[in-house]
Amino acid sequence: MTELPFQPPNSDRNGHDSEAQRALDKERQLPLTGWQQEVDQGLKYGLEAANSIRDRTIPTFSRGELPHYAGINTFLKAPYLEDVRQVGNYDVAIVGVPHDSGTTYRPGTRFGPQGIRRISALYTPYNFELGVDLREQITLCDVGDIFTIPANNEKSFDQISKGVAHVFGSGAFPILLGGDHSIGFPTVRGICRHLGDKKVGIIHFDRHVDTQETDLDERMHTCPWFHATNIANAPAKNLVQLGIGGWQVPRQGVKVCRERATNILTVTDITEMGLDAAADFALERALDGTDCVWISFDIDCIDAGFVPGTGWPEPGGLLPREALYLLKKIVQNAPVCGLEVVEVSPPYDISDMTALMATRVICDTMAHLVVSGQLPRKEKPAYIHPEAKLEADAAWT
Ligand SMILES: [Mn+2]
Repeated sequence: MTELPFQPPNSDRNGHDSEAQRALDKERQLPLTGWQQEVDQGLKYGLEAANSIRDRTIPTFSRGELPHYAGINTFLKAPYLEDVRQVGNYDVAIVGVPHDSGTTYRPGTRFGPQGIRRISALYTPYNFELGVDLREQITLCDVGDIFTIPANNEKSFDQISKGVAHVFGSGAFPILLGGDHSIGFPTVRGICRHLGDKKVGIIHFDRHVDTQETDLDERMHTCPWFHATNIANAPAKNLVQLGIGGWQVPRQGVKVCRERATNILTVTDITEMGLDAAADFALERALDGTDCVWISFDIDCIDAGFVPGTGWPEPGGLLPREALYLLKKIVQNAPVCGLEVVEVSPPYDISDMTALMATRVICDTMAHLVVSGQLPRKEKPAYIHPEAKLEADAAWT
């Protein structure tokens, strides 16, 4: 019988720690302070449990993470912030944008924010490989939803821009739960109001270019980047579009991409050049002369087999692990100023898998911001101008 040389668990043949071993070590470094506070508050507000319950951290009324199927559906069970004037007291603010009047085929993304919140209850605040525990490392709130106007894109856009500008200007990191992709224009317009003379690059994950001026005679979800890149703070040369391709790309939009020289990588481009090179390309173009990066993640950038609950599913997209790897490389290496995840349509979803994918994108982004030292913020980033620039869009009041 051959004697195998001794190898410690979770190391490779050369004795280097595996990712799993590093994850085991990282967990040891994490505090349990936030968890203990949650338990204490649960017992204070939710009463001590019945006598037969041996685990005395359990209250009578569910008031924290557990059980996962219980509780009120904010995102990741974060506190609901009723008074939005207090939003600057938090590191991250979740903002729902239940708007689907910009949809050109299958609607339902008005239910996206609630669908994402509901399945987010499945998640713990801890990620194994990254060694991040959001409950211990950042403060998160859910400010609820923007009051959108269902029959009117333009009025909804004004509401979205005003709400996003408020959150962004407060210093809280904004994370938007869409909503269809028409919200991409008013969100960027909202942050530009607080950029002063600073500039933002947009990294756009999508199967579709979303660059035409109008569609069906209105500014629909096929149009956000035409209008966003008309704003001086958001140059088209810093728009990076990842995963574009297939049979749903309108030729009017392609013409605009050519004219404005946006930066497009198809799925084949990404897989042939490799994920690291693709992320480097995105970072280089988005950060060329800009001060921060806005991430606009259309869930349909992922292959339709993984995300059936969306308006325009298109086979041949990114694999989830490819999209998540690109996201990791980008978020950890750019000054990210906000994130929107759009086009989750729960009425078309199966077993919440599309909404879960959106939850994953959001939680991963927060963790990468922690790993890269961007969160928690010690002070407001320099790209947030103390005064709102009202002339950013005169019509928006
Ligand atoms: Mn799309």
